[in-house]
Amino acid sequence: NKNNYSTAPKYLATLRIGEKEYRTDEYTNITPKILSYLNRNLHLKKDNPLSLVRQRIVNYFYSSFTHGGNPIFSVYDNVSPVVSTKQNFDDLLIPEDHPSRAKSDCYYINSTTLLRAHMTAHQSELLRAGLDNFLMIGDVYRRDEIDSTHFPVFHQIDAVRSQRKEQLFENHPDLDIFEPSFDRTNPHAYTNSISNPIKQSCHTLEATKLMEAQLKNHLIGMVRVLFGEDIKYRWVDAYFPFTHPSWELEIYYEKNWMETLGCGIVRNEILANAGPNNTIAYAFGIGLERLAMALYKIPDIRLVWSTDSGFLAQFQNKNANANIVYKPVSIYPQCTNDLSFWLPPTTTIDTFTNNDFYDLVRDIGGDIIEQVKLKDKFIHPKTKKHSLCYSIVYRHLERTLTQAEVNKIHKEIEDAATKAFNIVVR
Ligand code: FA5
Ligand code: MG
Repeated sequence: NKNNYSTAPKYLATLRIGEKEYRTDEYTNITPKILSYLNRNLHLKKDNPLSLVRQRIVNYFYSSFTHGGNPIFSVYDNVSPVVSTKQNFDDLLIPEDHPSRAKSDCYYINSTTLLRAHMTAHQSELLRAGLDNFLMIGDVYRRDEIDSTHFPVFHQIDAVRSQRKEQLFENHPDLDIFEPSFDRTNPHAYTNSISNPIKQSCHTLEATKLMEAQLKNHLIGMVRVLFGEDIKYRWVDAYFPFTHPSWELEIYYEKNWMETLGCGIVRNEILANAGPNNTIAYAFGIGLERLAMALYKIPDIRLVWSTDSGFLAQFQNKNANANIVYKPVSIYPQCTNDLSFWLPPTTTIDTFTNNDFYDLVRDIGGDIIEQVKLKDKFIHPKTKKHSLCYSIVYRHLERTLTQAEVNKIHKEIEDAATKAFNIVVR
């Protein structure tokens, strides 16, 4: 069974992912467990903390950069994570022998296809498509341990912002992006050097310094919007094959410096290969999990994958800017019982007050009520009677509830609701 890819990958000729069939080879190391994370799209799920952080960051870049009132960034947040080694490495000038290509670090489908290890994998194709300002948001995959801050699947927001001379030096038409020795009409005739730690040899010092200042201001602005004006941060010099110079931004969180993003000035070779030959660009890649964990005090990275309603309810129906502090969910199991009832003839599904019902449930169930959610509304086609169904989630914080115990309390709620609201339990 080609779908059931479980024991000995190397003996299977092909591997099916979604609609597509991939040949396998000695590079294949993707596991069924990892495949199960594909298409979860946490960054797009309304009640997931990663999605709230994504919205805030996108809003920040939308509102900070406008042209004629419209955002200049376009957002790509639904691109398949299956990429080629060309996209993930070659297009980004990552050398053949670079450790980030190792089988031990990536999830390969075969020797030329892998699950993207960073969102930067889409940079060149979007430049090639003619885009100059864009955000790439999605799930990325790296072979790693599972602990409270590492997970083999995490999410990144990557960006490119490019400018022409007229945009960058709006008020200084005398200044240029490129050194006179660089002929932008024939960029491949020029050997762009990165031996100077300050700048790429093709760029002028003025252009590099102005881009660096803008890049750092924009990212610090974002961190301040997320964490407040007083957030402690520091810039650390970094190296990426695809940017020069490069930096990482660390924020001070729980008595430690935490790396949150990598960034830099895009290597001109990438722009010359894929994009317009008259721009300078900065790029960055932000880890969403780390920001969400710091922002909402989420103690374990695994929690963002939780489908537990006690976790998700804390982020549901929230304004992206809401101040949310995660309250640990009890480790004891949940117990969910539904309650459906007919409303009295005097009440309709629209006039029944949900909050009255919620209060009654909390009054009787007390602390073991974790959540009450409206599950279904129904109007009988013949009798025209109105009916509601609620799911009540029970969970004790200190011990496992027995089903008998829950049933007893659930019955008390039914009886009290029958009396209070004149309903008929179905
Ligand atoms: C990159 O992935 C670069 N592509 C970023 C970049 C883009 C640089 C464009 C320059 C220009 P790095 O491997 O450092 O860089 O990851 C970027 C961020 O992802 C990290 O700062 C961190 O916040 C997050 N991250 C990295 N590894 C993990 C992990 N295992 N778990 C959770 N978050 C991670
Ligand atoms: Mg890093």
